[in-house]
Amino acid sequence: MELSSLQKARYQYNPKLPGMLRNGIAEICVKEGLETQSVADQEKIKALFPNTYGKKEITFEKGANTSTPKKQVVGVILSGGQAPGGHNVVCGLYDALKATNKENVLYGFKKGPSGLLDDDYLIFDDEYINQFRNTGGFDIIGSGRTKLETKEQFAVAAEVCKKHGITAIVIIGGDDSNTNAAVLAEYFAANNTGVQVIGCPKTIDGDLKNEDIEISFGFDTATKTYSELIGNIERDANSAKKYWHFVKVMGRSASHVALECALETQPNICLVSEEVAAKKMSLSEIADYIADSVEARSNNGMNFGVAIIPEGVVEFVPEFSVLIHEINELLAGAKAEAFNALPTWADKYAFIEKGLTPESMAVFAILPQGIQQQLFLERDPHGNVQVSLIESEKLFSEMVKNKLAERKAAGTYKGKFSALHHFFGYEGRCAFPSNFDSDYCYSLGYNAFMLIQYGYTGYLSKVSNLSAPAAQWVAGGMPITKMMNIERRHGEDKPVIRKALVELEGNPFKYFAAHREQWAVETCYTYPGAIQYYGPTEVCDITTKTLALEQAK
Ligand code: FBP
Repeated sequence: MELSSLQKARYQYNPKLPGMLRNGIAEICVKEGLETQSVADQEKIKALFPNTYGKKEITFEKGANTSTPKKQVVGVILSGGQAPGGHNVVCGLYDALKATNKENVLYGFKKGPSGLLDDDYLIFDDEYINQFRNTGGFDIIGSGRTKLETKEQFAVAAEVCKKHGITAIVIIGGDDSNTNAAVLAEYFAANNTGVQVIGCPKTIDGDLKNEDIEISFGFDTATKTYSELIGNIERDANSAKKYWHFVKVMGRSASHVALECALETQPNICLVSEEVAAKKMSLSEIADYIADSVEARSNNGMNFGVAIIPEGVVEFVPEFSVLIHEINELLAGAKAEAFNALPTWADKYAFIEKGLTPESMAVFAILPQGIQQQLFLERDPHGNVQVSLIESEKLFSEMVKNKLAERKAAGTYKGKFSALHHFFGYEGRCAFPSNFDSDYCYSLGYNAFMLIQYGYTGYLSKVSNLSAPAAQWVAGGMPITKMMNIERRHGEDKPVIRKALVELEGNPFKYFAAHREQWAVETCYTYPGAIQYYGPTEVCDITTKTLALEQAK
């Protein structure tokens, strides 16, 4: 494999561990905290997880290691969408495992959770793993979105673990994948398999967070990558002065990515889905809100601008979210097959017309046909509409164009409106991890092994105090059931990890809200540029504005 100069240089980078994990394996002890409870639906979650519910939170400290020596054979799985830093989680896990006992073995199950079921694996050694240190991507073993949820699958997983003498599985994933990790941990415990399960919080979306998980890994690098690109577009817009750029950014339901990019780049418009829902904004009101900025800037001679659209925003428009909910129910279970078998769009349209309420049908009918069809594209294995496939940036620019035409006809707007569209998602998911993500991920993996070594199962690897220098980070573990509640998914009630949406009372949103009126009319763009790896700490090791504002530093 031909190496780039940066890749060679990044191999040399030494990720920073939390201070308490720096003194060597022999000097890491456990401090147990309080017993935990799920965030809601306590009785139901407790009944579903009798063996793993209510366990204590733990932190690691400097002190004599009291874990029972045992040969560990660990299997690791990368699950779901790629996020920068995943390779370093595997590296941290491997290094801790080998530092504890050279005889320990790390299996990597390929292509996501299905690798465990198919017994498709590789065994890591120094030579192989060293090619992936501090690099982006999940190509070290691949990833996938298979859901581990049936008793049959669990039985197969238990067999595979038994065959290889596996003592623990580490699942690196987002909210759905860590839900799977908790369910698998419960099954393994209930069936006395002796196999532990540990989760690690991954997702660029930033929606796997709560009072314990300050940030999921990958958010830092992905938002820095998108912010660089948005800053470049802003500079282009300000140079050419002839286009409005509609930039959709990934993030699924939550707007954390959009908001962080807005804090970094100060665009003219950034929609925040959670606010759209709170204010019950209609599609037409959102289009008017954007058109107001276009008109005001045009009146000041600026027929250009930049609008950031979070990818999940349409789900938060009340009329649209009812529509999506009805579509999910309409296609639940076997009904999806019947729908997909219909030969023409006209047949499908008739099926939809029969299945939707008149109110939802009215919303559906006003959408451009391209968007209508996007709503019926295949959904992911967790039953979610694949919001990344809905071209909301085009939907809104089309609606703004229509609004401006009306305003022109009424004589209130005289400007020019020419729109360009962008979707930033895949561009950022496999970027070289920032120093923050390199350090954080390595620590999560290292820490995951310490949880295994101390016999914990059904826990999430937790590293906190993240806006301080890495030496002051706090490493430990939290029972996954603590983050769970019951939600309706794919037509059924399921125990799942609660998704964290943008808090409208939180400091990041409040800061944005306090500045956006000025940004909408004036040109206040900021250009963050590329991720810096080498140079002063305050340039190279800073994390996101979101985390800094949340921790008020
Ligand atoms: P995870 O939740 O698995 O981390 O994936 C996040 C994400 O990148 C979303 O932002 C996006 O909507 C989705 O994955 C795209 O999925 P896919 O990679 O299957 O196209």
